[in-house]
Amino acid sequence: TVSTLAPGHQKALNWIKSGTKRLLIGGKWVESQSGKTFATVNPATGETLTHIAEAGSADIDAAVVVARRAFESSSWTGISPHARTRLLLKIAELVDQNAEELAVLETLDMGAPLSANIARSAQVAEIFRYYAGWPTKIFGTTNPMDASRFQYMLREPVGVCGLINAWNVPLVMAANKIAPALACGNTAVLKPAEQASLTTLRLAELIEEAGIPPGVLNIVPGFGATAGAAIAAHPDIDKVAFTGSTDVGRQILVASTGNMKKVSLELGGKSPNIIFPDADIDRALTVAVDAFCKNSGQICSAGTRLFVHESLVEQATEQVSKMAATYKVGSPFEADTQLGPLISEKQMERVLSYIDVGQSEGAQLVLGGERMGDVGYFVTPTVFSSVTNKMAIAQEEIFGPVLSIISFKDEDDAVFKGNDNSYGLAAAVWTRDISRAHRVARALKSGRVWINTYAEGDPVMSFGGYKQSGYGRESGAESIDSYTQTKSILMRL
Ligand code: TXE
Repeated sequence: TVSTLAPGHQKALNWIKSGTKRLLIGGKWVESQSGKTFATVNPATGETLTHIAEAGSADIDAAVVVARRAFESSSWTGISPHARTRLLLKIAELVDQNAEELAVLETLDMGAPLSANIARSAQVAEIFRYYAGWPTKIFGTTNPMDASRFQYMLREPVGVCGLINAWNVPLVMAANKIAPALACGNTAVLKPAEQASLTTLRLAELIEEAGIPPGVLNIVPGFGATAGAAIAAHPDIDKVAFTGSTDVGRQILVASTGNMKKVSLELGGKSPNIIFPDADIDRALTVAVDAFCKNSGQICSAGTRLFVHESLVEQATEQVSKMAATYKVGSPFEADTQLGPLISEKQMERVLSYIDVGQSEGAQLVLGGERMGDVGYFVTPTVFSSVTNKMAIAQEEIFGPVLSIISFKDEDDAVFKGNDNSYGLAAAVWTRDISRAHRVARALKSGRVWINTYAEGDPVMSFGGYKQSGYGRESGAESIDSYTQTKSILMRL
């Protein structure tokens, strides 16, 4: 019953019940100009959680006007870097204080297990703390010249940033864009994904509470084809940072040409997880299960292609299937649940249709492949063996808990097959041969490579894709480059 809920859980429910969520524009929570709202659904039950004001292009215009004004006002751009550091630290503190509420909201809205979202709330606070260190360390240079001239370079914010996010880890994604944008002195207009906007809205309330000047951060929930496209094409937005599908990434790049926006894109993946016979096989296979099941497979860097040496195929297939079969699919609020629902009915249909495609292509379905129950959008862990690189299930991002096991003959074959894909976001290699580990890590065409582990990260590490997985990098020092631009100044003495 409601009375036995933890305080953070109760706060989340109260917040949801407190009424239709609004847009944040210029420091005020407002209705959309059209008056339209849309429903956000709990994917574990299919029930509507609440309604959210739906931004259209007029709201994007209004948000850009105030973001531009804030960018040009000395109350933001003129403040000391120390003040930006204090603001980011204050946000981190408020995230920590409201961690449980944020995690519950995230679980209700996008379905991942509560335990995972509690860890992510902590991660979000760490992201703000990491970027809090940056404002005082964004250096320019002075450059050597002859005695009659003096030249220096300033590193300045880009301006008004349009931030467009996906739904699979909404709060972490919001932090990964908001924190560097603010650390560098930009202003922002952020559109969360229509499937899961709640934690971004709640985070924005906390950022307001931390004392951000009006107009510096604006939140405009809405749909891709309308609000998203209006951001991508807006003539007064200087940069777009996007996380989502490669197809939409391509459209954003095209739209950016109108005013030559800077663009950074975090797109899909089909990451190879390569196990050599000399690895710690039990550990490698145990981690391999997590690598494709975590977040119900809705992670751009999920390990969805498991490459095993031909001598290991039988053992790997058996062990992985056995372990994955024990993964508990169910209510994300139960402590032992490992897979919650997929984000939506549409996503579930997409995943199930890929499972049909895999079978019709001749791959062998050795585990799962089914929807669980008829309430909510649950799909059980699914393992295919006898997969070849020609099959769609080995080439295309499914974004569900579906693994393809593919055999290789030797190191060259493993690298070739691992790279034989249009994506290049992440990869892993498992071996005890230290030379091979580094050789393969270098040979893999991907933005991140793990050796004898999977899915570990840290805000200091840059993240982004080779090939069609992206454009630019998020996180780490490289994100500071991506939210700043340089100006060279020359003076005749
Ligand atoms: O993504 P979209 P969807 C992949 C994954 C998934 C598939 C479809 O394979 O199955 O994409 O997911 C906004 N202009 N990834 O349909 O459409 C949209 O409103 C501007 C991988 O949800 O790319 C949302 O905010 N914006 C990915 C965001 O783009 C537009 C995470 C992402 O939605 C737009 C998510 C437009 N024309 C999906 N159209 C990853 N990198 O992890 C949509 N949007």
